Amino acid sequence: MSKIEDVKAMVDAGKAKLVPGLVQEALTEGNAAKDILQAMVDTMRVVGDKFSAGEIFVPEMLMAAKAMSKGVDVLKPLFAGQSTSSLGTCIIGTVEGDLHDIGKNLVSMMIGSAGFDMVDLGVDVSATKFVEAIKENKNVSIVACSGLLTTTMTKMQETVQALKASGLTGFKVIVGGAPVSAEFAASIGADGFAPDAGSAAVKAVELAK
Ligand code: B1M
Repeated sequence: MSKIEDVKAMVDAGKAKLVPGLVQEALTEGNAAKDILQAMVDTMRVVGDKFSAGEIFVPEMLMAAKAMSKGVDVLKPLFAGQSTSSLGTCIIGTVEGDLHDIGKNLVSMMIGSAGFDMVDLGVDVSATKFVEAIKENKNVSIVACSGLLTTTMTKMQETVQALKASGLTGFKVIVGGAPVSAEFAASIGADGFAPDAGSAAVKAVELAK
């Protein structure tokens, strides 16, 4: 059995201490970093389904998230970009009221590896904080907003509106996250939408050029 199956099982079980070693073993076995990452992302979907079905609760979800984050730490250097020229600064954060950060961290990793200087504001980021960050940082070309909860999609809308109303120029706004669609992104005035971390990096490069 491939070590990837062990990685999936231990992320599912929330074994944060075991996952990094297993990810390393999966790499040594010859698995590609992107396949190991995809396996962990798929496992989080299973974890979410179990939560929806009432089979597990928030603590178990949190443990699985921690386990995946530890696994991602092992893969991070393998996704580091070769690019030496900067495409500017990308401000990234999860919108106000939302504490989910695994997807946002993956998006940050991929956009960073595409040649942007990353400023990560973390989670539960208000519209005001996004706007302030543009003022505080030089050469901001992209603002990336992540959101996982349907209940905080209005906050994403508020953020995009605040960014557009700020009078600040020179940057484009990308939004994404499980409940976000291209139609929703367009309806709130975002410049771009991406369904996953890889395409977020492609979109960021496209918009920054
Ligand atoms: Co929460 N949670 N959670 N959770 N959680 C979801 C999102 C949920 C779908 C689970 C479910 O019910 N099936 C559900 C949301 C339902 C909805 O609104 N539609 C949910 C809920 C309800 C909640 C709470 C309300 C539960 C409660 O308290 N009763 C609560 C809310 C807390 C809050 O934020 N205020 C809550 C809490 C938590 C934990 C803290 C326990 C934990 C998060 C820990 C952490 O992030 N550090 C957690 C987890 C782990 C999940 C699930 C299981 C996994 C999320 C994840 O990390 N996925 C999730 C179920 C699911 O997603 N199916 C769930 C892996 C990650 C790689 O994928 O984040 O989708 P994702 O990112 C993808 C894409 O979406 C995209 O690219 C990424 C990678 O390719 N993407 C972007 C993301 N951001 C992008 C930005 C872009 C472009 C693409 O451009 C800028």
